[in-house]
Amino acid sequence: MGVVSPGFHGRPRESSRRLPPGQYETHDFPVLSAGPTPRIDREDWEFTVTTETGDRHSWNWAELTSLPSESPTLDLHCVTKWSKFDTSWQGVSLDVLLTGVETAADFVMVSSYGGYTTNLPLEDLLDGQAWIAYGYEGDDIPPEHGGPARLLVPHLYFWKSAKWVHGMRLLTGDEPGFWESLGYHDYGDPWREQRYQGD
Ligand SMILES: Nc1nc2c(c(=O)[nH]1)N[C@H]1C(S)=C(S)[C@@H](COP(=O)(O)O)O[C@H]1N2
Ligand SMILES: [Mo]
Repeated sequence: MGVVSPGFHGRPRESSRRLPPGQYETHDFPVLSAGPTPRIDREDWEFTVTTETGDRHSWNWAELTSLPSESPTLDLHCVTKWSKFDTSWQGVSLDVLLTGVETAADFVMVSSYGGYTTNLPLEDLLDGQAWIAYGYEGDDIPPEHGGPARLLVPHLYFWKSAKWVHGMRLLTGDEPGFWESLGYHDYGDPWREQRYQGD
C-alpha cells in the first residue's frame, strides 16, 4: 500500500469515480431530441401501463402528482459522451406506479408523445432505480427536456430516459426501441461502455 495524500488525490479520484469510461463532465444541459418537441397540455396528459395480457393502468396529471413523490439528485450520462452531475428532480418512483400491476413480463417498451420508444428490462425500473419525473431544479421540466413528464433511469445511458413519456408496454420478450433498432446497445450500461451493438 502506498502513501496517499487525500488533499492531492481526493478530487481527481472523486470525479473519476463518478465519470464512466469515455465520458467528460459538462455543466450545460444539452438538449438531445430525435424530432420536434411535442407540446402536451397537463389536462390532456396521460400515462398508461399496458400489461402483456392487455390490462391497462392509467394516471392523469392530477393522479400522478398526488402520489408520493421523491426528490432524487442524479448523475446523467449521454452516449454522446457528456455527463452531468448532481441534477435534482421531483417525480414518482416506478415502484409506486407498478405496485398493483400484475405481470409476469421481463421487458418494457417505453413510449413517448411524438413516437419515440426505448426498451429495457423491467427489473431496471424497480427498486428505486427509475422515476416518472415532473419537476427539475425546483421548477417544471422545460418542454425541451421532456416536460410535462419524462422517465429517468440514470444508471443507463440517457437515451433510455424517455422524454414526454406517455406509456409503457410490459413484454414477455425483448424488442428494440428507436435507437436500439438503429444500432445502439440493447441495454446501455455506461459503466461497461455499452454504446453500440457488440460493445
Ligand atoms: N421522447 C424522446 N426522449 C428522449 C430522446 C428523444 O429524442 N425523444 N432523446 C434521448 C437522448 S439520446 C438523450 S441523451 C436524452 C436527452 O435529454 P435532454 O434533452 O433533456 O438532455 O433524452 C432521451 N430521451
Ligand atoms: Mo443521448
